[in-house]
Parts: sequence; C-alpha cells; structure tokens
Amino acid sequence: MKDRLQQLKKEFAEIVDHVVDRETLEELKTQFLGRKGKLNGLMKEMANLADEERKLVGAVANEVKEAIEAAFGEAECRVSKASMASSAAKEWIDVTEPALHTRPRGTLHPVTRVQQDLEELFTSMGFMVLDGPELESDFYNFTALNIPPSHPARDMQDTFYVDGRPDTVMRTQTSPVQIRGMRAYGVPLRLIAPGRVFRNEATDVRHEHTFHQLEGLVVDKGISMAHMKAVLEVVAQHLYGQDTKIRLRPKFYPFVEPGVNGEVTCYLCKGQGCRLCKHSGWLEIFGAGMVHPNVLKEGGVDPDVYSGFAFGFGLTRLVMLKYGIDDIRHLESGDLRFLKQF
Ligand code: FA5
Repeated sequence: MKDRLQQLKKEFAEIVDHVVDRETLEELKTQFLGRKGKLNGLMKEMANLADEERKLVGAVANEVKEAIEAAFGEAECRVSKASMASSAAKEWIDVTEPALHTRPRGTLHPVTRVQQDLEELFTSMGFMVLDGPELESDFYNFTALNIPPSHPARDMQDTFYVDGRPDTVMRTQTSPVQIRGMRAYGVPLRLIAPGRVFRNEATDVRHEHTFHQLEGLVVDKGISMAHMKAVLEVVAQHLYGQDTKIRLRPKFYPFVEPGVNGEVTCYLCKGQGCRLCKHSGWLEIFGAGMVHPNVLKEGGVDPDVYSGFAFGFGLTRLVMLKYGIDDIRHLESGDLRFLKQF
C-alpha cells in the first residue's frame, strides 16, 4: 500500500512536469486528487487495513497528498507565468506608433508654402525678411512713395480708407515697407517684405480685394538694372525651371524710374503660346524698377551716392500659376474642400 502511494506521487511528479496549459493541469488534479481520483481510491482501500497498519499508511497518504498538492501549486505557477508571457508577446504594443484617434492636423495654406519657399531663396542671397503693418498710414502707402495727395497715380489702386481716420488706409501694396526698411536699417540694404494687401476691387477670377504681394528692395552703391534683372531671373528660374527667361517692358510706377512690367516665359508651353498665357508665351508676375530718387530721400538715403532697385511680385498670382488654380477667390474663401488639397 505504501509503495503504491509512493508510486502515485512519482507518477504525478513525472506527468505534471510536462503540462503546459491550465486545462490539462485541472484535468490532472481531478484525476489524482478529485473525489473519485486515484488518491481517494487508495485511501478507501485503507479501511480494510488493521488499525496499526492504517495509521502508518495514513501518514504516508497525507505526505503523498501534500507532495502532490505542492507539485500542483508549482506547476500552476509555472503555467500561468508562461501564459502571461505568451499573451504579452501576442498583444505587443508599439508605443512609438501614432495614435489612431488624434485630432486632425491642418496643412499649410498654399500662399504660405510659396511665401516660405521664396523667403528661403532670398535669405540664401543675403536678403532680410521684413513685416509691415496692414493698417498703414496714407503717408507710407502713397506720399513717401512719390504719390502725393491728389496725384492721379492714386487711382491706379482703388483704396479702402478707414472711417474717422482720414490718414489711415488698408495698405494697397507692400511697397511702404521699402521706406520703413530704409529708415530702420539704413544702407546698404537687401530686404523682402511678403504680406497681405487690400484693394476695393470688383472681384473676378484674377482679382481679389485681399491678396498677397512680395516686395523686394536692394540699395547700395553702383546698383544697376543689370543687378535687378539677374536677381529676378534667379527667382523666375527657381519658380518655373532653369529654361525660364524673363522679359522686362516699360511700365509706369511713381516710385521707380525707369519702371518695368516683368514677365516670364510660360512654364506650361515653354513660350510657344497656350491657354494659360493667352497664347502670348509670357506670364506677367511682377512690377519692378530702379528706385526713384524721391523715394530714396524719403528713406533717408542720398540718391547721389546710392542707387537701388525694387520689385513687387503678385504672390497670389505665383501661387495660382504654381498649382493651376483657376479662380483666385478660392484662396481666401476658407473652403476646406479647396484647402485640403494642399
Ligand atoms: C504694385 O502693387 C507695385 N507696388 C509693385 C512694384 C513694387 C512695382 C516695386 C515696382 C517696384 P501692381 O498694382 O501692378 O504693382 O501689383 C503688383 C502685382 O500684384 C500684379 O502684378 C498682380 O500680380 C498683383 N495684383 C494686383 N492687383 C491684384 C488683385 N486685385 N488681385 C490679385 N493680385 C493682384
């Protein structure tokens, strides 16, 4: 009897070591320790033993039961650790993965994209980037730019005046920053001034009441139109490719002399003529010229010593050309269906 009990303990120890899952372990427990299990079967047989013998065998039976329970406890611990490790491996979480339900992020407005691209280009050529106020004085917007009160050139830019502040306008151009820049930093000077401007326009596909320009000014000794053309060529080629040429044709602007209207070869048809360039082969993208002596004087610069050139890109137009936008009014509409495309 004692031997059979010891044999049972040995048998359990051998089997339990190979069990790897909780279900088999439970089955094994019922098989050995359950009411109808092997140990109970043996213990029932003890009833037939003599008193003395039953005491001895009973002690062995208890010892075997405890040993089996202890082995079971150890196996249970081992199996549950293994199962935790395997489910951790299966349910592995990549903590670097972006969350699924983040708030949607916006994108840069197409005007901002082109503006930042040009800011980078100009700063690489030693230009500084300046801001100016959108609510500007009549003096900076017109008078200091050689457009005195009642001069007919004021009619070229239909202006928003401000109620109760006759000397204040919503700036019609970024050119006032030329004066502000010269007064603030002196010469020699290289600056660009991108920004929003406003005109009381009857709007259509090419004209908005609110649009963006990018002004440029270079003042130094011995600056000529050749410098101006070279810089503008670099910009045009950066925007539309190395084959791009520029064409300068005379145009009147009160703050430059001589003044030009700047065009680039149409990047779509390479100058052959197409719908985009209205079959001319050229696209008009800026105004420019040599800074008028009166403007230099307003900026505190001696025109007998220094000369300079200035230019003003229609930044919004550049954006339209770059992305093939057919109606300028989309750009300030705030329409997400349009903006999400960029
Ligand atoms: C000017 O505003 C001058 N300040 C440019 C300049 C600067 C000339 C320095 C010489 C030296 P203009 O009015 O032509 O010029 O406007 C410049 C550009 O702004 C135009 O070529 C055009 O691309 C753009 N533009 C003008 N009006 C509108 C409008 N209503 N909507 C969108 N773009 C416009």
